[in-house]
Amino acid sequence: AILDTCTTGTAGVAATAASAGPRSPAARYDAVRARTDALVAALQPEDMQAQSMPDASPAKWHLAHTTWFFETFLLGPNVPGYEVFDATYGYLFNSYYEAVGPRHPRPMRGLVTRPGVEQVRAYRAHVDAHMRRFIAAGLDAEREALLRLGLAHEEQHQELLVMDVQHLFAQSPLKPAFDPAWPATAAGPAGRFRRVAGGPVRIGATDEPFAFDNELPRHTVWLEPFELADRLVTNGQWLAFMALGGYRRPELWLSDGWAQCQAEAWDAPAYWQREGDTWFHMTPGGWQAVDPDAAVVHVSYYEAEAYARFAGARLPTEAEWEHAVRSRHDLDQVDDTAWQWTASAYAPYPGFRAADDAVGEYNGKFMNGQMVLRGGAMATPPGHSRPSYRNFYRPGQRWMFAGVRLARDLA
Ligand code: AVJ
Ligand code: FE
Repeated sequence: AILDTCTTGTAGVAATAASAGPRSPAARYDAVRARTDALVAALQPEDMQAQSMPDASPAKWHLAHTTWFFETFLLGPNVPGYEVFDATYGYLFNSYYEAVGPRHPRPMRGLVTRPGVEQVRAYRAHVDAHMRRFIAAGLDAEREALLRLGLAHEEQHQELLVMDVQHLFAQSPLKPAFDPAWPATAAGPAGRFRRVAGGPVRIGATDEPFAFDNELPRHTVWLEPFELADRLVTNGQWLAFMALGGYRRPELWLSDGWAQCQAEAWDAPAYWQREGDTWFHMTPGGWQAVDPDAAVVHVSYYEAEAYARFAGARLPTEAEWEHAVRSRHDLDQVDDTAWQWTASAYAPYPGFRAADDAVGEYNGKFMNGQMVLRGGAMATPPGHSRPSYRNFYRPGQRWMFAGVRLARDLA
C-alpha cells in the first residue's frame, strides 16, 4: 500500500492568461515570470534538483533555461554592452541550439548541482531587471515578436515542469502531490460522435497576436466529411479495453507500438498501478483512485491508435481536429484535460521555412519522427494554446498529459 501522500501545494497560481491579452509587454512579461515562480513556490530545493529520466529536466533547470532564453535571444543581441550573468550558464542551460554553441548532455542535467536554486533565482532576478529596462525603452515589431516567443517558451516550460515534477514524484514511495489543490479531472458521460462537414478548409494560425512558426503558413486542405467525438475517451472505456485484452492482442497494434508494449510490459496507461481491485494513478494532485468517468491521460500514440482500432474508430488528422474545433462549437472544450493525439505526423506545412538564425531551430528541426497533438491540458497555462496549436511528441512517449479523441469515417 502507498504511504500517506505528502503535499507541497501551488494553490494560488494565476488562473488568467499570462502571456496573451491586451496587456502591455511589461505586464505580460511580469505575469509569465511570476507564474513560473508561483508554480515552484512550494517545492523544496531537493525537489528542484533531481532528474527522474532523460526526457525530463530538473525544475531548477527549467527556471534557468527559460531565463537563458531571454538573455541569449533578447538581451545579448539588443542591449549594447550587456554582460551575461555567468559565462558558464550558456553551456549549462542551452537546451538544443546548435547555432548558440555546445551544451551539457540532457540526460545529465540532474547532476548539475551548482549553481544551486538560490543562484538560479539570482540569475532570474538579474535578467528580469535587464528585461524590464529593455522593454521599457520600447520594442520594435521584431523585438516584440521575440518577446512573445520568449514568453510562449516559458509557458511551454511551465507545463513541462509540472510533467517532470509529476514523473519525479511518481518515483517516490511517498507519492507527493505537486499541488494538493490540483482540480480533479472533469468527469462526464462517454462521448458521442458529431458529424463534421468536409470540403476545402483553411488550416493554420489566423490573426492571433502570437503563433509559433510551425502553425504557418495558413493553407487549404481537402477533407471528406467525418465524425468526431465530443469528449475524450474515458478511464472507464480504457478499463474495458484492458479487460478485453487490449494490451495482449498484437492485431490491434502497430508493429513499433507492439514492440514497445512488449519491451516495457505495458498493461495500463503510464502511472497506473493496481491495489487490490482498484486502479490508482499519479496525478499533479498526488496519488488518486482512477475515476472511470474522467478522461484517460498518459497514453502513448501507440496505445491511442490501438484503442481506436479496438473501438472501430480512428484518430483524427490534425486538419480534421482543427476544422472541427473551428466549425462545431458543441465539441466539449472542457476536454482540454489532455492533449489529443492525432493521426498526423509532425511535418512542415506547405511553404514552411524556418528562420535562418538560431531561433529557427525552435520547432523546424524536430519535424521528423513525431506525431502532432492538439488541444491543451490541465497543466497548460491558461490562454497558451489555440485551435492552430501544434504540440508534438514521439509516438512512444507518455509522461505528458496526452489522451484520445476518436474520429470515424462516415458509413
Ligand atoms: C512542444 C513541448 C515538444 O518540449 O521540446 C520547449 C516545447 N520548445 N523549449 C519541447 C519547447 C523549446 C517542446 N514541445
Ligand atoms: Fe526550451
